[in-house]
Amino acid sequence: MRHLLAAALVGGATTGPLPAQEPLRLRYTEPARRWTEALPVGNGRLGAMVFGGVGSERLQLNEATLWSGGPKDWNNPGAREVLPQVRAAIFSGDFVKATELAKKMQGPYNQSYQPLGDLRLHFSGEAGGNPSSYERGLDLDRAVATVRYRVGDATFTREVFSTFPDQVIVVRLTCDQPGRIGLGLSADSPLRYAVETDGKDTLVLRGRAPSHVDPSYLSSKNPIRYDDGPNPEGMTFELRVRVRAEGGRVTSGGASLTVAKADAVTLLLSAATSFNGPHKSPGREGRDATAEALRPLEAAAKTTDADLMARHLADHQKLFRRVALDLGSAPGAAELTTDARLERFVRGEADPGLAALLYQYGRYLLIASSRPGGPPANLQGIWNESMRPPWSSNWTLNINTEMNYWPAEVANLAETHEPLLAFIETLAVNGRRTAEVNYGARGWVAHHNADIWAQTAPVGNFGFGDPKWANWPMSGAWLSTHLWEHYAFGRDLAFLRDRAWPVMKAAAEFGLDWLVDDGKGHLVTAPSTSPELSFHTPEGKEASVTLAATMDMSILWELFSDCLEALRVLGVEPEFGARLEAARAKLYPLRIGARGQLQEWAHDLMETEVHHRHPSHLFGVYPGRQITAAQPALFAAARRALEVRGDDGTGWSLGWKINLWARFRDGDHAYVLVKNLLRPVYDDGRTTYGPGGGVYANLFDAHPPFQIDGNFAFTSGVSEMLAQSRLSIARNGKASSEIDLLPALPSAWPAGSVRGLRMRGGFELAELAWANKGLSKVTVHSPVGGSVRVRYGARAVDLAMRPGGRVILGADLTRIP
Ligand code: FUC
Repeated sequence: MRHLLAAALVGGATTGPLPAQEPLRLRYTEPARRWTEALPVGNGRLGAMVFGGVGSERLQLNEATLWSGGPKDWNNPGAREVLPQVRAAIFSGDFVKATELAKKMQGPYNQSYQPLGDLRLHFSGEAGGNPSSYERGLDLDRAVATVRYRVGDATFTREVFSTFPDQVIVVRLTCDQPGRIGLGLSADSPLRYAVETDGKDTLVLRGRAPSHVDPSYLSSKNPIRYDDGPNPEGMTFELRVRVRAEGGRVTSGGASLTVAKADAVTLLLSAATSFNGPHKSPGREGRDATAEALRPLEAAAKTTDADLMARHLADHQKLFRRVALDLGSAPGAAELTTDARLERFVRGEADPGLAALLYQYGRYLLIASSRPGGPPANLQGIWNESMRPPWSSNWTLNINTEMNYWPAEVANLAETHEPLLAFIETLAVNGRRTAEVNYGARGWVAHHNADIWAQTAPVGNFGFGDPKWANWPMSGAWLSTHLWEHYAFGRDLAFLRDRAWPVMKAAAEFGLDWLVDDGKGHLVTAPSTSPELSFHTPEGKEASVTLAATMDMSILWELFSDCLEALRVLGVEPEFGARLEAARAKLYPLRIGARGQLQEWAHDLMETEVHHRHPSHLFGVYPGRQITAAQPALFAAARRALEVRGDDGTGWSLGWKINLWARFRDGDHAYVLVKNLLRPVYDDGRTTYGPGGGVYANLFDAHPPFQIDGNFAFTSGVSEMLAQSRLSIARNGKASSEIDLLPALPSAWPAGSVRGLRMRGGFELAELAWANKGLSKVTVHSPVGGSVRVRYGARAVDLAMRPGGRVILGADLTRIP
C-alpha cells in the first residue's frame, strides 16, 4: 500500500523543490481509535482531527475563536488593600501568612476554549466495505491528511486539508473505479446545537456556547452554564458543509445529506462564530456567524478543486519549505509506521530521522495553529474535543504560551508569531486597567492565565486558587520580551517603533512600580512566587509567597535590557532609559545556594519538590540571555540547578530542558532529553505532573495529557542545539551580533545539515552542514545587512555584510569564494 500513498504525495511543488531529507510523513496502517491517534490539519482558525475510519469517518472540528463566556470586569480593587499587608508579612519573614493573605488578591477563573463539533461520514456499499489494505498518513510538506484503502477491485482515497487562503476545510473523496462512492453526512456538537440542510447540497449546524465554563481542575456542581434568559450571553457559531459530487446523486433529508454512486465528491467545510473582539459581548453584540460562514463557502464553491489545492500548497510550502533538516536516517525507517518507529526508538535503536520528523512537525503545527488575524496557539494549538479541556485549553502565561512561540523566529516562521504579538497588544490594553485597579500601579500587567476575552487579572476565584500559580504577575513583562525578539530576528524598525516599543515601555513601567526597596539597597518583587513551586520555611512549614524569586528578577532584567536596547535603536527617551538602567543595577542579585545551585528565591529555601517540572529560575539561561558562560560561577550554578531538577518531567518540561542543555553547550545531555521527549505515551486520559512526558501516537506532545507546548519546545530546542545567536546594541545604537555554530551537537547526529535557520541580528543560515561531528560548511545570508561574529568552537570570524549579502565559510571558518 505504501506505493499508493507515495503516488498520491507526488507533485504539487509550487515553491521550488523540497531539499533532500527523509519523507516528512506520519503514517499508520489502522484508523485512529483515540483522539491522540487522529491526525491534525489546520489553517490557524479551522482545525480538524481526521480519524480515518473506513465504514465511518469522524472529523472532529474546531474554530479558534469559539470560547465560552464574554467580556467582564475581573479586576479586584480589594487586592490593593491587601498588598501592604502581604508585603509586611513577607518582610517580617512570615511567608505562611503572606501566602494566605495573597489569596485575597485573586480574581475569577478564565473561560474555556470550546469544540465546534463533528462531521460524520457514513460510507455505504464498497466505500464502507472490508478493506484488503489500508493506510493513512499526514504529509507535512503538503499539509494534507490522506486515507487510502482497497475494497475488492476499488481503491478509495480521502484527502483532507485546511486552507488558509480560502478559509475552508476541503475533503476530497475519490476512487479509481467510477460510480462507487456512497455516503451519508451528519454533524453534531457537544454544545447546544441544531442541524438542518438547505434542502439541496448543504448541511448547516448552528449552535451556541455556554455563558460560563469552570476550569477542568475545579470540581463544582454546575460547571457548564448556558444563559437561558432573553437576549442571552454566549457565542453563536455555524458550520456549513457543502457537497459537490461528480456523477451520482445528492439528496437531502431532515438533518442529513446522502450521496449515491458518485465518481468523486468534494466537501467544503466553512465555520464561523459571533466573536467580535475581546471587548464586545458575543451574544448581544456579536458578528453574524451565518454571514461569516457563508462568505468563504460561496467563494470556495466557485473555485475548482485543483485551484483550492494549488493555492493551499503555495501558501503552506512558502512557509514550511524555508527550513530543511537532515540528521541522517536509519535503515527501514521509512517503511515503518510512526508508532512502530517510536517503539523501536525507545528500545534503543537509532532513528535520527524521527527527531527530524518531530522537529518539522513542530513547524507544521505552528503553521496550522497560528496565522495572522487569528488568536495565538493555545494549550492545544487549535485542536480540542472537550467542553472542559485540560486547564481550559487557555493561554497559560507562566510558561506555556511563551513556549509555544519559541520556534517561531529561529525556525523561520516569523509570520506565525504575529497572532501572539497582536494578542500581547490587546492584553496591554486590559492589563493597564488591572495594574491600576489591583495595584495602583502604572503600565500594564497580566497574570497566570488569559482567555479570548484577554483576561489580565489573576485567577483563583477570589481565594480558592493556590497563590503559587494563581497570583503570578509577571506575564506582561515576559510576553513583552517577545516583541523585542521579533525585532531582534527581523530588524523591522517600524514594528519596533510603532507597535513593540509602547507595549514594552508600559510593561517596564509596571515593573518599576511593582519593585520595592528591600531596605538593603536592592529592588525586589514582593509578593513573589517561583511558578507553581512551594518551599519549606525555616520553621518547617510550607509556603510559596516570598520575595525576589529568581525568575522575577531575570524576567525584569531581560525586559529592562530589551527596553534599553530598543531606546538606543530608536534614539528616544533617554530619561526613561536612565531610570531603567538604575533599576536594573539594583535588582536583587542572583545567588548561589548551599547545593552549589542557582537559588530559586532570594533566600536559599528548600523546594518541596526537588524534581519540579518548572525550571523557572533558569529563565536567564533560556529563553533569556542574562546568564552566560561570561559569568562562569553563575553559569555553573545554573547548570547545577538543572542537574538537581533531573532529566524527567512533563512533556513541556522535557522540551525546556533541551533548550537549557543546548545553552549549556552539552549536546549529549540535550540528547538525553530529546530521547525522553520521544518516548511513546499511551493515552489513558490521565493527567500527571511528575515524570512521564513524551509523545502520543500522532506525535502530539504528552504532558500528559496532550499539550502542544512540548512540540514547539522540541523544535526550538533542536534549533538551539545546532546554532545559537545573540544581538547586542551598544550605547551609540550600533548593533553587533554573534552566531555560534553547532554549540551542542550530540554524538548521535555525527553528520547532517540544516537550511534556513534565522539568527538574531537579521541573519539566516542558508545552509549549515556538518560531518564527522564537525562543521563542514556554512552559508550566512544577510537580508538586511550588518556585522556579525561567527563562532565555531574556539574559532571566530567577523563578517561585515551588505543587504542581501551571502558568505560561505568552510570547516575552519575560512571563506570559500
Ligand atoms: C501550568 C503547568 C502545568 C500545565 C498547565 C497548563 O500550570 O504547571 O504543568 O502545563 O500550566
